[in-house]
Amino acid sequence: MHQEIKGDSAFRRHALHGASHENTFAGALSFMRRNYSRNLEGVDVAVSGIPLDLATTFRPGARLGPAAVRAASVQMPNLKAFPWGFDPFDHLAVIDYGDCWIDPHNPLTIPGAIAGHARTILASGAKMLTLGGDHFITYPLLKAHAEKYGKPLSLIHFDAHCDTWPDDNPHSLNHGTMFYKAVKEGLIDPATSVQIGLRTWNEDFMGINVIDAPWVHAHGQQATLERILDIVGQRPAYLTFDIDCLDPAFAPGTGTPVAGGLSSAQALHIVRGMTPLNLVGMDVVEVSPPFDNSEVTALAAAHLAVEMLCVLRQQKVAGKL
Ligand SMILES: [Mn+2]
Repeated sequence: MHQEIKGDSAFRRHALHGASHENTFAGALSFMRRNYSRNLEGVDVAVSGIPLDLATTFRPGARLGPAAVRAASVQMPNLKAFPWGFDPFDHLAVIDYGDCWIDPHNPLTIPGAIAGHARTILASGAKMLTLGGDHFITYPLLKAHAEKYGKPLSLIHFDAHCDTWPDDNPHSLNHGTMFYKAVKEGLIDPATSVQIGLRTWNEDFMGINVIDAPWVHAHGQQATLERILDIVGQRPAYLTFDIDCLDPAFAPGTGTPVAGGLSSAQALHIVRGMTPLNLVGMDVVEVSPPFDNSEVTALAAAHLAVEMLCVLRQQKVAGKL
């Protein structure tokens, strides 16, 4: 049985499991009111933020994303997860690990700082759920995950953009070229990787399977999910969700919005159906609060992140985590 702590679970909770009792409008903000901790013992999932936006090509602001997603998560811990009907934290041990330390004034140190942050968490056996930050963060995260789980990984990539535009500068901080580098370095296997929601042009997708946004709209969310499950199978897979996969109507607060995207309902359905997969890591990136309206983008990101935790909870109960 968990302790009945009323308020400020972010620093008063010491149990890894159990629900929180909070006034939604008050108290210290952590992701889903989980305890802030750097103690990884017994932890299934460490949620952390990576407050970077130096790699953006258009609008900045994603450095403020982790704080906004934490704030947007406040309503969800007070009820069982929908439509699951369980509290994911009854079985899944989750902490808020805080944010990765980066030095924005020494940009070339940042990829190493992110990879080191990830290696520390992964070495404990915990899985990572990372809140961005711009999408560049996924590149050092993939390196650390490939070291832990073996390369190449399969990539499940929700985005308006492919992020495989050519870039042979090993030091560039660019949120549009990470997966070009990841394929070239063998971090990800294009044949068993998939990009969902694309609606920007590129001459070369480097062999990655593409389910573009018009295909999702024409064939529906269930057919999209089934294609993803078929492409990825049981291979170790990293799930990355750029919030600009969603249409700007659902996610205006992002750096490079593109019309014609998925709805939050479509995206939640697809992520919810990922229980059969072997997910080794996951992130939600590119929330830019200065361009958000009524926190709608941060809310969508928080819901998607919780949905990922619910999938991991199912895997834990099934003995597959
Ligand atoms: Mn994008």
